[in-house]
Amino acid sequence: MTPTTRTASEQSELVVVANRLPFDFEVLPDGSTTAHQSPGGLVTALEPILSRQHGAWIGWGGKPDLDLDPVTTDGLSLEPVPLSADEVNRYYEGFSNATLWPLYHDAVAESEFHREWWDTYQQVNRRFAEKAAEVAAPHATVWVHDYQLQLVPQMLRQLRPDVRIGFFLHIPFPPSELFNRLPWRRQIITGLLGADLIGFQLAGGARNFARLARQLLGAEHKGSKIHFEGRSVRIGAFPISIDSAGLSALAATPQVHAEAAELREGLGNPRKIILGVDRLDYTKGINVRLNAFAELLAEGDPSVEGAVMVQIATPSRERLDSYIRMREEIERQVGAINGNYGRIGSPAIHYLHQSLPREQLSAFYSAADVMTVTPLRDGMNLVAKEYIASRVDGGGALLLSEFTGAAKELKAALMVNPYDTDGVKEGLRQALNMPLVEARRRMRILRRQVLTHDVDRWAEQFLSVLDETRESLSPRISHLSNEVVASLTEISSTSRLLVGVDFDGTLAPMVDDPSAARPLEASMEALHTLAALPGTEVAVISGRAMADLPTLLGGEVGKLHLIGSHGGESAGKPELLDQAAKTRLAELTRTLQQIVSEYTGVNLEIKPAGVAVHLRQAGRQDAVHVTDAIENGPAAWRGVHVLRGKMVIELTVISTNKGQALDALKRELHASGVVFIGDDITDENAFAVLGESDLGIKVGLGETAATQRVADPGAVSEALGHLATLRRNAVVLSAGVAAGHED
Ligand code: GDG
Repeated sequence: MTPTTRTASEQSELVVVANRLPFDFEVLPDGSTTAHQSPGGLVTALEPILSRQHGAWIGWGGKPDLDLDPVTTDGLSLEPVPLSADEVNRYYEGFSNATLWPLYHDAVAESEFHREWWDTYQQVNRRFAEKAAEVAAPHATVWVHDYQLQLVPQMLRQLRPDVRIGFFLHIPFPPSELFNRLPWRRQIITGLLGADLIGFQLAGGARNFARLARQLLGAEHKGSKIHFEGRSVRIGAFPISIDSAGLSALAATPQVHAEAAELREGLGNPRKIILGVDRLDYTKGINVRLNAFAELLAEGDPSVEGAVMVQIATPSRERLDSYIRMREEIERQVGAINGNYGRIGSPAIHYLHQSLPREQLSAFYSAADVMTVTPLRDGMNLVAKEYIASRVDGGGALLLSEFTGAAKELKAALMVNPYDTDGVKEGLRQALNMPLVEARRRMRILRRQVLTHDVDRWAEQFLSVLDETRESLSPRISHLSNEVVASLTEISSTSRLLVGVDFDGTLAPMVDDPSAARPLEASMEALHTLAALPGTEVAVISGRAMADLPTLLGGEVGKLHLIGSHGGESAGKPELLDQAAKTRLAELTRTLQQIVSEYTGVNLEIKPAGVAVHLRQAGRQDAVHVTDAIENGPAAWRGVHVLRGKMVIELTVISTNKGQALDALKRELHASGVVFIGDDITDENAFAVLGESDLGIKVGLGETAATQRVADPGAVSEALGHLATLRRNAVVLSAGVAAGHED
């Protein structure tokens, strides 16, 4: 998949990637489909930003085998990713919801580990990444969401190194004691580290992640940054919120007001209404509050006298065994409580296994005297915040589990430990008996928090930190053209890669004094990184004398192949010159010394197989005279070969050139793909031997046989840095694939 299959106007500057599209699709009797927006906090928050930026939302339509075309509504493109029934089964219900979901929620249910689920998870993540690579405009921002898509950042970076990638995890990130159970733990952490910014609900999640990145991958961690594979990744806590103003406004409408009154009436005007609103999920601790309520009823506690409980349990993940079992258990519990404590026409618990319209939900929030939010573990819990936003009258009490993300912000709630039944009972009793003044004082504090920390602020903060990462961490990316990036991406996955680079003007910026030339540090770092990777060889191919190269390269040669004298010299090569060549070289040196002796600023560099005449520091007129004298003199001698560079003429007594040297090395190393980068005219020999599966990158202006071009040595270090990242990802991926096949 190349990033250029769409025109610029069909691509987006801001792309959201989430498991689900924010729309529900319905297939009509005539076979056509219609879409209804499914109102969620995320889409409400992101819609204005997405519309402004000609945004796109990539996600699954929610039904298997649904093949939908992209649709644009209000400036937002919806980009469906189809999933087959089998994929829904393995990627979504299996790996996402039966492996990751319980593991990330304190293992409150047993996780199942199946290799075929993992295979499909990778496959589907790749499909999402490919779609994002196709939809994102050059240098776009891509925001990936949640546990279903943790491999997308890395996969997308490989396809599109130019885009800025943010990832936000909506659920908790577990401590290493739990996470390490995952057989694919390294791949998941590596997948996430493909992002520029990884956001968690709480600082604890970010800490857990950093510790694992260090333990599993040896990544360095300092403050809010993780250094991994030559890149810096920001991590941080971004507690999500709701459309506080919108929900307050809804609750304040006369319709909701009237509906709340009707609800109370319909419930028999009870003394107190206790409410629970959750997806029917074992993490939400629905049984915890049912138990507490049942025990208080059993004890005849005066606080529950005349109280009713309403539990709205929205259907969720209904095909998974653990959810089927839990539903049965909760419905049995509700039945038992009603059997024991209800009366005809007035049950103790009203239980709805339904999804209600927003307005009705708002009416329930407005009517409830006590809101019970008792999850065993929850990333944030929006219901708690929605209840607070809906209490425009300043009344109501919130009972909140300390194991929700929301507990960190909503400190004025009545906090309970859901594992402590007596504590929950006590909390419920307190909430039911709370004096009005105390309840209002707490609600005032809670409302201030929720109204000033809404979902807009959350999205803005995340996106602005993501923006900063581009400026501070990867300014280099923007200097490379999309074509160079695409070519590097393509060649990075070749099976045996040979990277050849010239030294002067490529690794090292040009300087007047050749002995003072030094390579850019970032380029050398990238070369060493590349050379350390399996199936990857790196050669510095220079016109310089081989003996000088180690010093010029900073002393550390490591695994680099060094080729000097334009291919004339390399390690293990037998004697460079025969007797006749040695005699010719001596004569050539003498003659050139005579020619240049009359000029200042012309320097000779004596090499093992030739002499380079450097004209860079000479006056223009002098340079022309020296060039003429050489061209009409030794350049025309038999057995002397001329290499004309930028302000340098080199005469050699052997006929090798960089092209021959590169070709020989390619054959010797069985390379399946070659990248060669060079700036000089002498590098054209190397570009000339490249084949279709190779890549030539010319540095600077001038005619060339190379297919790509970068501006200067600075851009070379960017290109090499990218190549190192891409190659590492390719190697890791292919190792992963190989390991997967062994299973
Ligand atoms: C995950 C994390 C994190 C529920 N019933 C109805 C209905 N809902 C809406 C609520 C609320 C949403 O569903 C549930 O959000 P939660 O935050 O409570 O929980 P999860 O679904 O588990 O969400 C969680 C969240 O992501 C965001 O990052 O807070 O920790 O697990 O908005 O109002 N909405 C309507 N009818 C219903 O019957 N209309």
